[in-house]
Amino acid sequence: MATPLERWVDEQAKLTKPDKIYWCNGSLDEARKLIEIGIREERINGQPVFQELNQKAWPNAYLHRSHPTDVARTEHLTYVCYPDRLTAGPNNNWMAPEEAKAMMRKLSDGCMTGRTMYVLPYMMGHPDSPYAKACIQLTDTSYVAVSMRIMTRMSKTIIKRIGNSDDFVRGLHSIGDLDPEKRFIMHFPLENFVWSVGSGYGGNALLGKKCISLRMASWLGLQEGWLAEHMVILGIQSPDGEVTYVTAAMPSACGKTNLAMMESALPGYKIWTLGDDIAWLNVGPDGRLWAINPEAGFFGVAPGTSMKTNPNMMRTLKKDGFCPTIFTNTALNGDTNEPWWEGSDGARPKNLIDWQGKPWDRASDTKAAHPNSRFTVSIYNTPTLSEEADNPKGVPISAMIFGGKRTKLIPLVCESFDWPNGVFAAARMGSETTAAAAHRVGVLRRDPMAMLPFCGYSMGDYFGHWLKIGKRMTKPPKIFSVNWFRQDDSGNFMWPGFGDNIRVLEWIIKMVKGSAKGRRTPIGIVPNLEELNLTGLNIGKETMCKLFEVNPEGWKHELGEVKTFLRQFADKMPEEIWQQYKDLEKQLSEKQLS
Ligand code: GTP
Ligand code: SPV
Ligand code: MN
Repeated sequence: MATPLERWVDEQAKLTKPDKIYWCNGSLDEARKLIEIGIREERINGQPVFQELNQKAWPNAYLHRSHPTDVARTEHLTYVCYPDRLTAGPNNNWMAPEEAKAMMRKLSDGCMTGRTMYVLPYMMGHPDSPYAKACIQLTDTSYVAVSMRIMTRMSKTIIKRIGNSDDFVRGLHSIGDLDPEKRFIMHFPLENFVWSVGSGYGGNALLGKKCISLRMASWLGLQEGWLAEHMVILGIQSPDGEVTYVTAAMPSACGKTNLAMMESALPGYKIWTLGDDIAWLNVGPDGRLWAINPEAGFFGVAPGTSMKTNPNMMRTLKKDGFCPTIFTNTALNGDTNEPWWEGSDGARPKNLIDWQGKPWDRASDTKAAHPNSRFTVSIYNTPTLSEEADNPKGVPISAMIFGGKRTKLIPLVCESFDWPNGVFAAARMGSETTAAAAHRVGVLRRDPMAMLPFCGYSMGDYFGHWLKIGKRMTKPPKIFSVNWFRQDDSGNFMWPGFGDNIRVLEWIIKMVKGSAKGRRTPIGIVPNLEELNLTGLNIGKETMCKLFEVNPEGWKHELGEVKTFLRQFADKMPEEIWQQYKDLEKQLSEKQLS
């Protein structure tokens, strides 16, 4: 008798009609074989899937060029499908499940003909973790198969673990014909099923990442009482040796990976990495919040990564850790066969090939690497990997940080008064858009908890869920907002950022431990300047004061936008959030009068 898994794979094969079906076992040997197939046999758009890079300088590294119209997540083609539109909320595109399936069946009929269907068995989370989820993804490209091998814990043992049960998260993926008109990423949370056609890129195609670990998992978390968040997890070791665990939520391409493996500018501090993109958070029996990283690799932004900004990532990328490393849509040094991107170390090579494989034209003002070019690399290559990274229970979180790209208004750091006040701060977050998704870059949009593109149900219910989780904790994490991206009138960053962000983290730890007090403002508690260690920094007092200024006029305008945004969630908006809103409005007008 076939198992539910075998039957499901069989049904999908009948629809998609691959030439071959190959069940992956997750071994490194197999990953290398898949790379060979991608170099020698498989073609996407007539091009080889992988190209070998200079193995001496970049061990196990390969270059992949995606289709030029397929270079970022496509939020407008991403849907959640519940019977009822209200469940999806205004933050999601919605389609009725039966309508979505009928459309997807049409697009998928025979889509794997001439190709191999890879069956990928993997876990999101450590297999021993009570919070981990068993998943199966079907895909028709070696790029996705190898990427999933790097990003997740893939093993044939998961097939055994699933056994005769039908409790596994299903993902069906095909690159289709890469026609943007026939590209859809469909989520069926009630059926544990994600169906993606027409894209081979990142969050559209590596279904364990945003689709399963955020959209599907956030819905599951709502049912089961936990949180799936777009957050890094890190341990901050103080000079006395104690490690404090924190999470940080920031929108795409706003600094999570850099923060997760930061090299401290203050002596005596050390950052330990647990995750750079996603955290699953559960209330423990001790009343604290515990975090695990469901992933096992990084899919990080290449441009701007260098020995100066993120030396630990450079070491991660250069380590011979046996697992393949993939560069997607970076440029290439035509003389040395090394990957290259804007903001990397060293001068621009003379013979530079752009991300589309054409000689880069010095006279043009185009970027040689795509702004959303990325690397896929194993977390186990990281020199700063925390000892607790594989702890099935996760780590207890003392502080949660929320940050966005805000060139104006938002202070460098600010602590919320309590959990509900912090939920409101996170709910009103805004950020200027980046190249991680296909839309105009640099436009301010509301992005609550950095989850706007990833919350799999109405954010009104999501805010309510956050408030409820707060009530279940006896020792909730403290909540902080940060902004590394404030600019002066000439457009220069006012704060050096990167390794110097440890100065902000140090203040956060002091607030957690009660050894700093800060100063109360209507929006929260900001540091007294003498509580910040600024030794060795060349920043004037005036700039520092500006970084903590609360401008009532600017905030009034901000609140107006927040109100318009939150009103969309209508009846689903918790009254407690509106109460927070009114309190802040009142305090700001009192400040203005004083
Ligand atoms: P996703 O993988 O898309 O979720 O992005 P991420 O949040 O992990 O962003 P990442 O750390 O890759 O940073 C994106 C961009 O922000 C890079 O170009 C960085 O160089 C830049 N960046 C990161 N941290 C800082 C900082 O502290 N200050 C400034 N000015 N830029 C930063
Ligand atoms: C993001 O956009 O937040 C990413 C990249 O981490 S992707 O996998 O494409 O979602
Ligand atoms: Mn991300």
